[in-house]
Amino acid sequence: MTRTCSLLGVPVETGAAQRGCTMGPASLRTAELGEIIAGLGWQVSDLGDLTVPATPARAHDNAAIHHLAETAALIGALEPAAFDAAQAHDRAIFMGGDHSMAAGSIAGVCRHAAARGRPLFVLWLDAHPDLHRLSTTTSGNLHGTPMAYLIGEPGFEAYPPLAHPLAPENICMMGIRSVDEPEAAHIRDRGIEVHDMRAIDETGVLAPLESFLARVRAARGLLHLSFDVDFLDPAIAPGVGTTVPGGATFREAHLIMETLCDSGLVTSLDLVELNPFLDERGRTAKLLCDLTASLFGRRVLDRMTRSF
Ligand code: B3U
Ligand code: MN
Ligand code: MN
Repeated sequence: MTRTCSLLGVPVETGAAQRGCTMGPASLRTAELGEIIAGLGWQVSDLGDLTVPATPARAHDNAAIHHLAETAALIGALEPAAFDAAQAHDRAIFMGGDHSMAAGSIAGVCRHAAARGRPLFVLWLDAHPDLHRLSTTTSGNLHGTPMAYLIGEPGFEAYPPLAHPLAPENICMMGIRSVDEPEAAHIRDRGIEVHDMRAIDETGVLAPLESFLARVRAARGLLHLSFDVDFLDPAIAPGVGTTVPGGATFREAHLIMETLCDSGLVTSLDLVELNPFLDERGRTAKLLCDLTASLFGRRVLDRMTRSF
């Protein structure tokens, strides 16, 4: 039977310091993300772009924070949309938008997993752990907070209440190379599995990924992939506002996507932080489409039928 996939655009940039991520969904559509997935044999439904209701501004004790009301409204609108998309399709893609949207997409997918009686696991590919509480962010950029919200850290009264927190032991982070001290404390205290770039240099991407996938399979879990463009090295992915040197290579990223495809475990994904205003002739958007194609089954050679 043909498998189904939904695309939902989430054109938000209020969680980031720089403007431009609102153009992310349009750029991915221009790079023909939907057509590419359809060409791999999937039935694709583009659900259009999420609309977020306007809300009056809200202040916080932490004066660095900006766009708090907008981010809370985004989470409130995206959580049910993500739940519905995941309920109705074999795979749901959320096209960002900055990473603050993961607070809504993953919250909705968590509720979907709970409704199916399955645990949710998250593979977080990012230069950053995005584990700030509202009280600890010094940049005030709320794309640095979704993971702390999702695991039920305190102090998120300004965000919508979270019905189904994500279990910290069900998270695997890879590519991490920019961590603030309060985030490091949460990684230690909550026991989150993190493979920073030093670990990846030492072991490669395959060994930690395969052991995480074995855990997901053993628990009969659903797997959400949250892919921040800054996971990739800026030399191959310039279209992002928060470039950090020393990121994942083209080959590491494709190997991860192919391995995830083989596992058959991924049921939803975020493609976030694409900033077309900073991109070079659509290069980063096209790379994201190619990586997604690897996740959806594009192969160089069919490995089983190869003959010598
Ligand atoms: N941890 C820093 C930097 C950052 C987090 N996420 C992104 N940048 N994209 C902060 O601002 O919270
Ligand atoms: Mn991020
Ligand atoms: Mn990042």
